[in-house]
Amino acid sequence: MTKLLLRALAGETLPVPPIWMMRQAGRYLPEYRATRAEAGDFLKLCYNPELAAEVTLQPIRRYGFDAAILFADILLVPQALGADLWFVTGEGPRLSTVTTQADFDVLKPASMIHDTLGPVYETVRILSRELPAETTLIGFAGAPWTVATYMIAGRGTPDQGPAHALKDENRPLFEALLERITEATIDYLSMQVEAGAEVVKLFDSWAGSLKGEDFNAYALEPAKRIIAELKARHPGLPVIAFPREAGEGYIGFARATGADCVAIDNSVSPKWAAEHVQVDGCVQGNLDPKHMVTGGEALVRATREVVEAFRNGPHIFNLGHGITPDADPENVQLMIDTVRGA
Ligand code: 1CP
Repeated sequence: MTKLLLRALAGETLPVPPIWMMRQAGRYLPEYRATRAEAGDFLKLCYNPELAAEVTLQPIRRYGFDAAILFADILLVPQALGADLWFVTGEGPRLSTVTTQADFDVLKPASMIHDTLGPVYETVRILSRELPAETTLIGFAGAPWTVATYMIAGRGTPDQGPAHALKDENRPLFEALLERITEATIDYLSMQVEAGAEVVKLFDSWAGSLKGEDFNAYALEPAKRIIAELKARHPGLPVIAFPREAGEGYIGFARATGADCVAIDNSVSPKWAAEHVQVDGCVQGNLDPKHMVTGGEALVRATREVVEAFRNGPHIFNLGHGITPDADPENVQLMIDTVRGA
């Protein structure tokens, strides 16, 4: 096994960590903006296999990252389950909402998602042919709770209030929705693996708003089930889990869910994560994405601090969250040069 990312995921401590970046194909890159304009809009880009593969490859060509992440979005799964989905420029995603039994009853069964998601699998097939031999291909999906927060509210919400309200007021309906998303996620990720994804990542961007028993029931348990089912279907498949802002919930998360790697956000220090999370295996993270905007000496210092903290165990260098559209592409190069010691 030669690919650096796969070696780190297998638990190897490497002299220089493999690097990739959340949202590495994105609006901070002029070549991404050009291809997105050519596609027409964001969703058309997601469903156009040639162009989606092209934007996935752009950051690999420019920077030589150790991994490419499939270009798609976590909200394609709700759409494949029958929700309406559109993007409002400058604001973000909008979906038809699921708040009543009647809304739930019109959703499609998980087995029907492939009718919509076929082009995504085609993107994966193109990428597995075209990526350089040393680059690992990562597939992904949103975790059930995070996807449910968008389906219930019909948009991104700062506190996931509508999803918490449904959970507290109609728990059977909330749990039925989570169950449907869980089944769809297993089938979706499994098809990505069959098409050529070598690793999958589960994004639970809003895990931090689940507390106590809710965190166990709706973040940890679904991840455990998805990972167990994927590993049963695809023995040896490495999985990265990202229970963002889980705080203390990060402790033991890999052990409890069977994830091979836990991705860490910026609410915890690299030193804390090395002590409490890396003890169980590979960690991914966690440079603050603000440094991609501000650059300079502070970027170099913070990058070295992350590398140093995780030096004595398996580590994948990444940001703590996605790079933002106002980032400077030159700062990304400075980060990579600093990690690789140039
Ligand atoms: O205008 C544009 O071009 C759209 C911006 C954009 C992009 C580039 C969106 C809309 N999604 C994506 C791609 C995307 N989304 C990827 C592709 C690969 C890569 O990382 O390079 C991935 C992995 C995602 C995952 C995603 N989408 C998450 C989980 C990770 C995270 O950022 O926390 C979430 C929450 C979404 C929903 C979403 N899609 C897009 C936006 C702006 C949002 C957030 C909406 C909100 O909460 O307000």
